[in-house]
Amino acid sequence: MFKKILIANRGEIALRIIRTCREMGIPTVAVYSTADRDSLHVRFADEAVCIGPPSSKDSYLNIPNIISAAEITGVDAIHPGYGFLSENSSFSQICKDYNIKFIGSPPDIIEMMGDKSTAKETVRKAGVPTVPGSDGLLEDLNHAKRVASDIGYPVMIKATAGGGGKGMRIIWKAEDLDAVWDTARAEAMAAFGNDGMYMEKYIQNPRHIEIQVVGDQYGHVSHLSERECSIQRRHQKLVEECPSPVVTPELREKMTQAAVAAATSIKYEGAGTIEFLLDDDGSFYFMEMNTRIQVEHPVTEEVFFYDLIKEQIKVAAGVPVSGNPYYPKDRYAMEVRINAEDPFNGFRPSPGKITELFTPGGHGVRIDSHAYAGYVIPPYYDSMIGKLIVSAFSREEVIDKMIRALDEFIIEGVKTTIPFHQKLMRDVRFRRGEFSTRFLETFKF
Ligand code: MV4
Repeated sequence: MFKKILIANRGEIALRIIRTCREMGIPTVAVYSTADRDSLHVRFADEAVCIGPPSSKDSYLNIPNIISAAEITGVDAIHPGYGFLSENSSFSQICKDYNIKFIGSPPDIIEMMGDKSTAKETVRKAGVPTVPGSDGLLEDLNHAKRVASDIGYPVMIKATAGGGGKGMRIIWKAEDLDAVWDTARAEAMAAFGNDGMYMEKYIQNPRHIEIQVVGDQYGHVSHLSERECSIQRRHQKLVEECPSPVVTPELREKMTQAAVAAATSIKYEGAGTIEFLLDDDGSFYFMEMNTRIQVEHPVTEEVFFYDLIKEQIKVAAGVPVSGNPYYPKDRYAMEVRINAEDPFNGFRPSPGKITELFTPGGHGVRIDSHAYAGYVIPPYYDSMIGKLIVSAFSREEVIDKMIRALDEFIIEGVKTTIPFHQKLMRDVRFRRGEFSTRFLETFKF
């Protein structure tokens, strides 16, 4: 097992990783920017090293400073959490060069999955369903038009270096393609330094369903079923649940087997997520693969009673995965993201001092948060201040418990997404599980 782990992250996920390391008896090193001096991850880690000024690019994205901190403290592994350097292939490579285990994916896997068109072709060859579209990249506008008329409008063009919705366009008819082709490519070039585009049939009202997988160093991949993540606003998830209210046992079997086939075909090691679009007619298609632990991992943990961070550390240390964890029937979990944002004003960030804080508790209630009364939310990073995760024996019970927990929450000093969740949990269509990724476009708040 590792002798000491550096956590190259901040906020709730840094704390989440430190907690598991503590339980495993592994000493930890926190890194922090000058804006995070008073953060709990700094206090709860065994050692802490300042890695730079507030700006992410000078601190949490500063590879030389993080590697220096790792060398000075003598760690043998780095956990990158999510965001920041978690899917940075150079960082993964540099860790390898320094003989430090990167608790994430090897550089070649990050690179392959980071190029969305290559990722799609790779999993398609493993027998995973993909959305009909171009074979690889589009050569030029004429090629794009030919593919579009073959598959039929509406279509979507996507930046191969994109993901998470960046560099994407919907095209309803041939004329519109002329109008967006150049601007979409220019946007992709400016954002990613890569203007490669591919095309797909546009799926009009999909659900976002993702499968959690864990692979070991011996080619074995296990899965932990699905998470339903359709409740999103501008590609930011706000609510996640396990299981999905629309996934039947038969569909679950097909989707989990497809995800395991995809991950096995690339000898995937570590925790990962295969994202699918689920169409109204029950067809599902590979969207992308995330080669990191995800924000919403706790809903899976609560349903399976399984510590995904512990599993990440174990497989990174060479422990084999032991088959698919037992799927508990009649267990249900839901997570809502508590962001320091004003839902009454377009979810505008609301950084500042949390003057008062009371967090809900009781049966089936879990809070993953780095917030405390007196904590000042810095304006430099994402606005998530915590996650409220509730579990029970049915979706109805979970929603009722979620309402109870949200109603107990007291956060003063900053605006939060709590009122949004209070309204959503009482919405009839949400309660019936009737929603797609477009639900929030029409949800009146
Ligand atoms: C799509 C799609 C419809 N059809 N692809 C958005 C993020 C990126 N990972 C892929 N995305 C989509 N790809 C086809 N062929 C609709 C989306 C999409 C979406 C997907 C999941 C969750 C929320 C979404 C919101 C808008 C669009």
